[in-house]
Amino acid sequence: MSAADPASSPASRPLPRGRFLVLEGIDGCGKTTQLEALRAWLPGSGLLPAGARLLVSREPGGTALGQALRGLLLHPPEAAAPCPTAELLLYAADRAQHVESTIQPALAAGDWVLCDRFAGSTVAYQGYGRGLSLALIAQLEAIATAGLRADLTLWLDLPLALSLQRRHGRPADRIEASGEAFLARVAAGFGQLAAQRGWSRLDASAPAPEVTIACRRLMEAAFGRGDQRAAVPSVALDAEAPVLPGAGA
Ligand code: Z5A
Repeated sequence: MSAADPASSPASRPLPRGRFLVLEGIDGCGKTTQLEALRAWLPGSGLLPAGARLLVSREPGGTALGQALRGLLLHPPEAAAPCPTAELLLYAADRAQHVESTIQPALAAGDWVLCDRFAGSTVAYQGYGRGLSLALIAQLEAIATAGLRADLTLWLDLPLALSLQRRHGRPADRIEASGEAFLARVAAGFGQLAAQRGWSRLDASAPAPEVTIACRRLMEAAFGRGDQRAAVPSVALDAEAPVLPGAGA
């Protein structure tokens, strides 16, 4: 194939597999704030190959099924609150659906996925927080993720006292209402996980713009500035319309 052959032009070449980026941390650590800042920055950052899209999602609730599960997990009707094991299985179901129907197809099409929480949250909340078997959680993680791991996990490390302060006055969901001792165990769990899994730690008590700059630097360090051409604008995943890529849709 000659260099002039249109089939070899950048536009017609298949994109390399996309990247999977995850934000983790305790309640109120600033994931939503940083997700929005990164959603605005990443498409023009020069990190995504030309033609790749950015999909922004979350757990629980990144698919239509996940949205229904999120309601049951966080705001269940009275007397319908799941017991700890049922809660664990519902998070696993949300993840299995999300990985198979949304994340893997996006990555296969060359798109990048930025996700608010992933499997680490289950280890921290259901494992360290609720005290469920870490071995069982590892088995469920393998099933739900089919072995998918994030290319980069940013851990927004926030002291417990600041988490409680940021949440002050806001109505608590069912998990948040589990109490301070529960949240302390979750926070300790995130610390252990970050060390075990090689997550990148950020000081989430710094002002939000500083945290954003730190997030960008870590992404640039991890992925370099390969292709400087701007990617197409970011696309937010909408659980009501969870159909993904094949790009351009
Ligand atoms: N969960 C689970 O148990 N197991 C699982 O496997 C998974 C999840 C996947 C999801 O709730 C719940 O599900 C979560 C864990 C559980 N439960 N809890 N609790 P969610 O996704 O709705 O909520 P969240 O993840 O806990 O997020 P959040 O409470 O909305 O917080 P956030 O997104 O991390 O923070 P934020 O909304 O960006 O910021 C919170 C406030 O702080 C807000 O007023 C900001 O303006 C402020 N903020 C943010 N950054 C800063 C800085 N840097 N300085 C000062 N103030 C800041």
